[in-house]
Amino acid sequence: MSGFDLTVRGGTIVTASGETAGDVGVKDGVITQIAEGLEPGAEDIDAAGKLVLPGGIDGHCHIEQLSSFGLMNSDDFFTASVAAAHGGTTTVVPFAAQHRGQSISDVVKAYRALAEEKAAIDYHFHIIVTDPTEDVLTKELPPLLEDGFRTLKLFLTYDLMKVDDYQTLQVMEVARKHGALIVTHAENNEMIRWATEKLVKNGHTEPKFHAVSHPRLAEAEAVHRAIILARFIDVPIMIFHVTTREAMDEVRRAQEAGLKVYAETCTQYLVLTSDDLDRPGGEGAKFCCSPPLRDDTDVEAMWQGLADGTFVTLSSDHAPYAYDETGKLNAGDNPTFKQIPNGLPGLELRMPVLFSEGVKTGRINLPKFVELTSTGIARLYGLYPQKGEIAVGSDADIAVWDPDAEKTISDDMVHDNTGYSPFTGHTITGWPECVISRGRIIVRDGKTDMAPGSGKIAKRELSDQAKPLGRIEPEMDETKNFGIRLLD
Ligand code: DUC
Ligand code: ZN
Ligand code: ZN
Repeated sequence: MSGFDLTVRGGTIVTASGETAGDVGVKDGVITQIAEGLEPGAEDIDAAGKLVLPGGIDGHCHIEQLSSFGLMNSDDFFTASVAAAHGGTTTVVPFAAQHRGQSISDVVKAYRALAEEKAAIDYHFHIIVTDPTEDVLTKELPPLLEDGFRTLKLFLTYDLMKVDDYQTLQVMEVARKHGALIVTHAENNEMIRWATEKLVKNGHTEPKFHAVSHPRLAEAEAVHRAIILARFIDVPIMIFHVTTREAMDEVRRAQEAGLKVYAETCTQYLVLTSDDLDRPGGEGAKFCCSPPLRDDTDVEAMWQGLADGTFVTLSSDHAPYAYDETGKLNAGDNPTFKQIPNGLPGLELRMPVLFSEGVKTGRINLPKFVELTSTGIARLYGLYPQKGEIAVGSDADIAVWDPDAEKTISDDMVHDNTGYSPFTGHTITGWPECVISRGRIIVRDGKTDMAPGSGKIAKRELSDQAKPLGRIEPEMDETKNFGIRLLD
């Protein structure tokens, strides 16, 4: 008897740095040995012909989140955990979303309670700041940031969520002091507002006009501005859901200049386009998300950004709303694009779609797949090496992946609570056969063994990319062009 609780033997271990043959031994939820020829543990998984990957980390997903219009996502922490696990994801980073007037500490407490009760995989949170009052900035955020909440999300659009440039600078200053990372939804609110008003006035209200109402330049402008503001305060920034060539160019330019600018794109921007918003019978509503789906040239650009390192991760931006009166059709059967809640479900299919369309087609290699789905985001969000790695000492979060399994997506085969999938009809090659969370087998051959509340909040350290930095004031020396100077 080996003394392991669990072994995964005979597979190809893939990490962000390469592939090796080997067996993985697990004790008390942690990987304790990696070697060839391990004796079987109490539970033994035969991984011959399979890939042994770090469990996926979805660094951007909305779970049980109340929208500013009072609409609830269709998934709670349990249904979201089940869906994520079926697709190989074992850690999620959703949001604790402040709405204006709310105490951030109360908001975080409430979201933590929901996750503690229902999550069945591990998790942490980004904090959405919509109302950075003096109390929030000086009293509420500092203890939360010290307690491991290391990412603050700012919306630059949505009337009820957005912060202005001044508020952005204020929140960035707090992030700088405590070593937190700013993450942002960057679109120019006024350009969207102007375009929306014109379209609606002219009777252009079908779902396909959602894409027109979010001009590509609105994204490029806001990404540019967010980067400039972060550069001014000298803080790292993560740009969420990049969708256009122009926005990606802004990110690239900043990265080439040595700025600490990180970015992601999302599954839907790799395989869907704005043509999907024009599906007959109002079904385009199922494809309304923001930023919107773009065109084929953007799709190709997003693939390049994943391959060349512009993007540190691929996230789902899972924001599920059922196609009924509780969600997409809450304003009736024939809503204007303005009335359709934004968001697509995608937690489950993020890794399979990237594997099928990325690895199988040769657009990315296996280590890149692991980096984009797990390791890269663990590093950026301070979860590494507890999460995002197959190494001795890391949590035994593992996806045993069958690279040749093939399934065609249908609305009823996905496990979230949305009732449809935007990827229905797509044939996907490469699926997890067995998924392990801290040493527990939670999915095997399509069946789950998951209990609400078994997920835990993960530990988050300061990440290499976001360390506490000194106090600053505007630069007094006119000959310098940077604009701020350190006070200590
Ligand atoms: N965009 C979406 O499509 N869904 C959730 C929130 C967002 O910004
Ligand atoms: Zn967003
Ligand atoms: Zn989002």
